[in-house]
Amino acid sequence: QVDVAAFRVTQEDVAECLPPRRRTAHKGDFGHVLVVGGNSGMGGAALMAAEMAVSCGAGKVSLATREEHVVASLIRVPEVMVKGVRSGLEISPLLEQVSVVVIGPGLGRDAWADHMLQVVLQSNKPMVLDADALNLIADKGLLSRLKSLPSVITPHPGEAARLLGTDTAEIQSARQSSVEQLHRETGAVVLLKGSRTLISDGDSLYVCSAGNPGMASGGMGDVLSGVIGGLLAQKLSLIDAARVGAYAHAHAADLCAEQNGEIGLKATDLIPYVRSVLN
Ligand code: NPW
Ligand code: AMP
Ligand code: MG
Repeated sequence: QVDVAAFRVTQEDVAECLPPRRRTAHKGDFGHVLVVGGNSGMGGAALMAAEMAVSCGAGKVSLATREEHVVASLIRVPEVMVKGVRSGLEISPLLEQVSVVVIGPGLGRDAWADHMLQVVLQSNKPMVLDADALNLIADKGLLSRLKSLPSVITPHPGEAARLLGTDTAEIQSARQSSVEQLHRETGAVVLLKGSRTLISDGDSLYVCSAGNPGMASGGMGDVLSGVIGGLLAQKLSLIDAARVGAYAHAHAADLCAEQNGEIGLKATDLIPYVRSVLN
C-alpha cells in the first residue's frame, strides 16, 4: 500500500551514515543524550532507552527519572548518569549540558510528566518524542508546537491515531497518508512503527522492511527511541538517525530471532545486536 517512490533502508545506509571513528576521537565527539521518562511503574522503559543509547555509541548518557528508580538503574547500567527528578525545573540545568533529548518512554501522563514535557519543549535541542510524550501532545493539541523544533516523532499506530484524532484501524489502512499528515501537522521527521515502518521528512519517504512479529513485546519501542537518540548524538541528521535507527533496530531483531526464534524476544535482547549492526 506504499508508493513505489519509497526508498528501502538497508545496511548500506548504516555504513554511509556511520563512518569509522577517528583514531584520536574522544567522548565529546559523540554527544550527550538525556532520556526523560520512567514514571512510577514504568522505570524500565526509560532505562532501556538509556542503556540502548549507550550501546549505540553516544559519548555520554543521562537519565532523568522518578527518584524511586535511581538505585535500580545505577545497578543495571552504571554508564548512565541517573538523576531522580521531582519537577521539570530540575531538568533545566541538565538540558543545557546535553546535545539530544529523548522524552516519552514510560513518561506517563500525570502532572510530573506534563511538567517534564513543557520544559523539554522550551529547549531547542534535537529531540526524539515517543510514547506518552506523544500522548500528552495529542491530549493538549500541541502538534503545531513542534514546528519550530528539530524533532523526530516515533508513534505506533495507536499513538498516531491519538495524534490525528482517529482510530488505529484508520491509520493502518492509510499508513502513507497518515505519515504525510503527521509531518504536515508537526513539521517533525515522522517514523510510523509497525510491520514495514515508514519514515518521512516530508521530502522523501523511506520504508524499513526488516523486523518480525517477535517485536510485538513491551519495551521494543522504548529501545528504538534510545537508538535514534544515540545516533542523533553522533551528529546524524534527524532523517538519517530515524531511518538508520529503524533499520538497525529491526535488523537486530531479525538476527535475534534467527538465533532463538520470535517467541519470547525481549527488548533488551536487541542491545548487543544493534551494536553489531551499527559496527
Ligand atoms: P488497538 O488496541 O489496536 O486500538 P498504548 P503502550 C495500538 C510504556 N511502556 N499495530 C493498539 O491499539 C510506554 O513507553 C513501559 C496496530 C494497542 O492496544 C508508554 O509510556 C514498559 N496497533 C506506556 O507504557 C513496557 C498498534 O496501541 C495500543 C500497534 C504506554 O504505552 C511497555 C497500545 O498503546 C511500554 O512500552 C501496531 N504495531 N502498536 C516498561 N517496561 O516500563 C500499538 N498499537 O495504549 O499507548 O500503550 O504502547 O504500552
Ligand atoms: P512500541 O509499540 O512502541 O513498543 O514499538 C514496537 C516496535 O516493534 C516498533 O519499532 C515496531 O515497528 C516493532 N514491531 C512491532 N510489531 C512488529 C511486527 N509485526 N513486524 C515488525 N516490527 C514490529
Ligand atoms: Mg512505545
